[in-house]
This record gives sequence, C-alpha cells and structure tokens, in this order.
Amino acid sequence: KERKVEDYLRKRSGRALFFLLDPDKVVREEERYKEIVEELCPYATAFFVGGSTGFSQLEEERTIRMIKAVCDKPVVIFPGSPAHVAPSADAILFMSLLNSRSRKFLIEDQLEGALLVWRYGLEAIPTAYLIVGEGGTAGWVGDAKTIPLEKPELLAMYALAAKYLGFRAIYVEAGSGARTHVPPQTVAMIKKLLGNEVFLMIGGGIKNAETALSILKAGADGIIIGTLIEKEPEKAVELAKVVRESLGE
Ligand code: 1GP
Repeated sequence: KERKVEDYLRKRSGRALFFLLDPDKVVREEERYKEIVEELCPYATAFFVGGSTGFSQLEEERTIRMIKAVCDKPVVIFPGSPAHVAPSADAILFMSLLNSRSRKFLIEDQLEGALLVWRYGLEAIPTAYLIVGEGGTAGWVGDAKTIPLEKPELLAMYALAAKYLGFRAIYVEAGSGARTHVPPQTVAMIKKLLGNEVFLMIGGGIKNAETALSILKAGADGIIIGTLIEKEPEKAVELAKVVRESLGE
C-alpha cells in the first residue's frame, strides 16, 4: 500500500509517459489546460505537477484538483520548494538535487517538506535529481553545477552514487525547454549502470515522438514532457499517440 504509485510506475518501466504541468501557468488558463489534460489523459502514465518559480501550495493544490477532476491517472508532485507539498496528490518525487552547490536543495528544503509529506500521508518516492546540459531555470534556481552533456562519465558517477545511497528513482534533467536533450547513448550507459533497481526518468527538450522513442528504447523507464504541452498542445497529444502506437499499446 505504502508504495502504490511507485509499484504502478515500475510496472510501466520503459513506456512511462509523464506530462508535467506548471501551476504558475495552469491557474492563469485553467479551462484551456483542463481540455488539454482530458486529451492527454488516455496516453499518460501519470501527471507531474511542479515548477521552479512563481507559485505556492494554493496553485499546486488547485492544479492537482483540476487534473483529478478530469483524469483518473496518478498525480505526482514534482516540487520546486517545500511550499509545493499539497495534500491531494497521489505521491511526491521526494528529491534531492545532488549536483546543487547549495545545502538548501540538497537537504534543507527536504526537512521542511518531510513534515508536510508526513502530515498529509503522501507517498514519497525517493528521487535523485540531476541537472545536466543547459539546465534551464531549474539549474539556475537550484544553484546546480550542471554536468556537461559531453561528459557522460560525470553523470555516471552521480548516478552510481545515487544508487548506492539508496535512491529508488533518478530524474536526469536537461532543463525545461532545453535545446539539447539527454542523448540516447548517455541514457543507455546510465541504465546499464543502474539496472532495474532504480527507475530512470529523463526530461528536458523532448519535442517529438522520434526523440521520445529513442530515449525510451535506449533504456529510460519514463520520459517527461513539459514545454510542448504549453507551447503546442496538439503536438504533445500527437507525440503521445505515436509513442503509444509504436510501443504496440
Ligand atoms: C522539465 O524535464 C522537464 O523539468 C520537462 O522539460 O519542458 O523541455 O519538456 P521540457
């Protein structure tokens, strides 16, 4: 019972599609996003709700409830701060930004967040968050020493450390809206090191079905799509359809 969402995700390894919604954007155009969620729902493994800037628990909770009103897939918090821990979610990626220079993102925010997770009885999925390449807003806000994409061996060291520290999931982030996504060869190398013990999620700059499939086929357990939903929602739906069909679902 305790690992309900995590077990659900693990059963969908290699074909998990996560759609990320930023509450800061959603609350300003709730009706539009509601329609988008309805369209994405059949293809989604789960919805992630979160972002780096501009909102509080109020907007997080409102976004979670909006999704739950129209879609029966799990809703998982992808927190940018302890203020994003909200009671109606099914689970939270309980993350430490392992390549941050700041104690805040390594452990301090987690102290505050942990109390809320406990109070709300949320399922916590222990997740190592690693920011690579451009890094985007998350990299800047999170004070990350971003790992260059052309140095996959550095990412490998972090991934192994995360595994040995006992993290059950790893989220490799190229940054929201990144021009360059994590290369499939790098995904394959990391997956080989991690094995099936650790659930590997890849996000940032995935804009078409071809890229999405190449990353999943390289060994990612799941991929995250964010910006495409905001900028070209019809393309996000199309991507999801093509990925599901190509995976024979
Ligand atoms: C951001 O990795 C996610 O945290 C998704 O990235 O917005 O580029 O899809 P995109």
